[in-house]
Order: sequence, then structure tokens, then C-alpha cells
Amino acid sequence: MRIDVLKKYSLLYCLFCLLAIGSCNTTQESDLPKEETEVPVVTGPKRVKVYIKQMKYQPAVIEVNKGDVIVFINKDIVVHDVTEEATKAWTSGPIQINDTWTMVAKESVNFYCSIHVVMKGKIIVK
Ligand SMILES: [Cu+2]
Repeated sequence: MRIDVLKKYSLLYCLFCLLAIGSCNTTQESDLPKEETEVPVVTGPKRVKVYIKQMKYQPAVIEVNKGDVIVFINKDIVVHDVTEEATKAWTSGPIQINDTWTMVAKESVNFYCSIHVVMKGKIIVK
């Protein structure tokens, strides 16, 4: 008698397990959105870092997309700036040691440091 009852319960238990596994599998499949891997990834503006070290912009040539954010970080031992070269249309003003200055790339431009005119760089907007 007892064995019969046990058998009955273990059979029910097995059925329950199978159902549970079955439902688990379907949940997992629906949890993986297939479109996510197929749809091209659309990214927002990038953040590009330019270090100022040893009297140089590093990198000196910065290739970005329009709207990308360029962060100049002064890691040198003196104050520098970032100034548009052709007409001085814009300038960061003095960037103190360990300070940063952020700009949004709008167009290709040559820039330099108005404090140390040998320091030059270029932003290329693709
Ligand atoms: Cu400088």
C-alpha cells in the first residue's frame, strides 16, 4: 500500500518537474530578444579624452563625429589653453593643472596653446 502511494506521488512529482522544466525553457527563450543582436547598435555622442602632457596635446590629432564631446585634461606641470588657431574664434581660457575643459565638436579645426604657441593640435570632424 505504502509503496503504491509513494509511486503515485513520485510519478506526480516527476510530471510536475517536467512541467516546471518545460515552462522554464520557454521563459528563457522568450527572455532572449532575438532582435537585440540583429538591430544595429545606435550610440550617442562619444566622449574623447585629450591629455595635455609634456607640452603636447595627446593625441594631437583628434578624429571625432559631429556632436562628440572632447575633454582636455591638463596633466602637465604648467597652465595651458586650447585656442582656435586661424582667428582665435574661441578659447578655453587657462586650463589649470589637473583641471579639465570640455567642448562639443562641431567642425574640423586647428587649435593651439596661446601660452605656448608651439603646441598645436587638430580636430577632424568626420
Ligand atoms: Cu600651453
